[in-house]
Amino acid sequence: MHHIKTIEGQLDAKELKFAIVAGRFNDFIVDKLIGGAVDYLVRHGCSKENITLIKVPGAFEMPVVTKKLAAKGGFDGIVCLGAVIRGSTPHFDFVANECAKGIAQVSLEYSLPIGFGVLTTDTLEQAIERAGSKAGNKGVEAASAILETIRVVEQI
Ligand code: INI
Repeated sequence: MHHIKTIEGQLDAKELKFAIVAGRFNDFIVDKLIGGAVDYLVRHGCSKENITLIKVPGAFEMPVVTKKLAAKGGFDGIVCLGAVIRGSTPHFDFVANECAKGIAQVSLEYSLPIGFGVLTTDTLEQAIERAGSKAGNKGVEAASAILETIRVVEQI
């Protein structure tokens, strides 16, 4: 539009390898996010053999496992999926903040695209809305964002 050199990512997941790190806590919600993310990646050309699902107890454990995966190598991108719901969580802020901060640290330390598909909501209803009902599916969004980011980073 402005006739300037523009870098943007194509949403083509062919030949890419993904890890999905998913929390077991609130698994009724998280399973919907996993389903959305896998479906998105496969529909964009990723073969199922190139997606590895790693289950962790909860959002708080995601950073250390994500870091280990980044250090090990072999993945073009990681998608973190979870649900932290304030209504049932006195330590909501600690869990949600440490999860977000830790994942961001790993992403920067390893220059590895990592998607933050961790719902942080006040209520269970808000989480359901974002897990494949009236407010979309955060797992799909995170998978899409990470695919786009991988394709941008590889051109820089
Ligand atoms: N973990 C979550 O992923 N979501 C939550 O809503 C949650 N709540 O409610 O506490 C939660 N807690 C567990 C936490 O992630 C750790 O597994 C736990 O604190 C042990 O380290």
